[in-house]
Amino acid sequence: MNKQEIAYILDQAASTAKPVEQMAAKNKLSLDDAYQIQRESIALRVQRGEVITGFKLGFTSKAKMEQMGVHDLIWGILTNEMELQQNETINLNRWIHPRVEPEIAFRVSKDINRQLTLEELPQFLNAMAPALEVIDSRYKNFKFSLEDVVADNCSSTGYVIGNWLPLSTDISNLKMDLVINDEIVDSASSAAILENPLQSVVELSRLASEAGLIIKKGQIILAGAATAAHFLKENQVATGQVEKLGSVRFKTV
Ligand code: OOG
Repeated sequence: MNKQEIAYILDQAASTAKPVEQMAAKNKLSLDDAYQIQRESIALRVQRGEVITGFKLGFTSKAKMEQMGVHDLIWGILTNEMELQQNETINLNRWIHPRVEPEIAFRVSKDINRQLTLEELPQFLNAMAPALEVIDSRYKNFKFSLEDVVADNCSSTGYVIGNWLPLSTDISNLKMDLVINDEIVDSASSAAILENPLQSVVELSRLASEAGLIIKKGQIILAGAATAAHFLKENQVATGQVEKLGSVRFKTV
């Protein structure tokens, strides 16, 4: 199979909510090939009228790497079709086997076209917020290699952003909880995300500029999950809460 065919199969798997077999090993895909497939699959979405809204980092915490057995930071692209509203009720039929994870989001205030340092970030970001990300691997049993998950746009599926706040709070050690209904099902410190979630933006600025992509003003960046991800079931309320930043939730049916 060529890269375009693989991108098409993954795009169809996402839009029809039908899982597919892993393809990287069989087709001897390199990591570069996988990112090219990711780009092709985003191009298919853009051709349908979707708009790129930002970027996400994955495997920025040990909990996530250990859960998925993959040991390298990855990045993917978000579109408006993935955007969920706060308190929205979502029908799980649209996905295959979705999981949810608590995150922190940043909003870009000025185009980023080179690698930034931590110290420079306040010139390029103007807000942060608690967030929840929904990931839904297009592969059977949510099992994949690093190349497979990258080709699948890092399982990107949905995200909901809480209220935006100024960048004035130190976020290097805040408690982050994933709450399902009224029960805290997982917690971690934000330090689990590369020792400081802002470091995810530094990493993304490096990766995007190496790939020749500009992170645009107004786009958002999801720093990656602090905890493992948890499967969603019907009739749940999923809440992400971050100490000092507040909480964000959605419901499922
Ligand atoms: C890949 C996405 C990982 C994160 O925050 O680490 C991710 C997956 O686990 O399916 O979004």
